[in-house]
Amino acid sequence: MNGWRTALAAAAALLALPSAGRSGELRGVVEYGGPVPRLAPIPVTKDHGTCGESQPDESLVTAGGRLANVVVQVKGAPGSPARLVLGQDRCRYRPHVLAAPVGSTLAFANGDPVLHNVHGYRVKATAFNLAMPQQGQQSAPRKLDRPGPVRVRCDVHGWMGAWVVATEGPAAVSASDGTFAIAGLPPGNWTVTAWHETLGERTLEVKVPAEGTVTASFRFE
Ligand SMILES: [Cu+2]
Repeated sequence: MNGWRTALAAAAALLALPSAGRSGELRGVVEYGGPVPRLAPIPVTKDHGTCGESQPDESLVTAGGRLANVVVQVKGAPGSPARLVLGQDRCRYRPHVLAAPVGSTLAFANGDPVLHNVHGYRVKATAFNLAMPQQGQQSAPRKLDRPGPVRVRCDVHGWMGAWVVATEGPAAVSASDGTFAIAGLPPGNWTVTAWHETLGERTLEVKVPAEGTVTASFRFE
């Protein structure tokens, strides 16, 4: 009898153990409907040798009805901190949009032989402002301690702009084909938001399975 009890207990433990580590995945696509505006290239006004003659306007990047640079986050789900690096490369921030949970760090890297600075704004208030005078320079990482988007500008080159979004859960940025994926989600019902720098925010609810993938799509226009 004792043997049976032990076996039953072991079986129960085996059943219980995997559920603790189970996680699902959210996958989806961000669609863009309606007319696609023609965004004129932004003329370069200085440092032409490094910066070229013009830079693309990245405030709305669409292709084939899909929208890039949308921050998708699963609010309240546990998210691992990341080390983000915002590059300055030929007078353009790369990538244009970065996102990671609060508690992550952000550093800046200058790949150009010209002076840049990184001036971050929460709405209009300065969040940080530091000079990046040297090629190959990388700043000390700073902690993203508050949720929300920070707009990054270069005071030297007025066309340079990027966004860093500190999220309240695991996050992803939609790729050039509009797709995104967030893995490692605990099963359950979660609120998912999608944020775009000029088009605002969308929200939906998803039910993440214990194993496997739930799909969701957002639409902006
Ligand atoms: Cu600059």
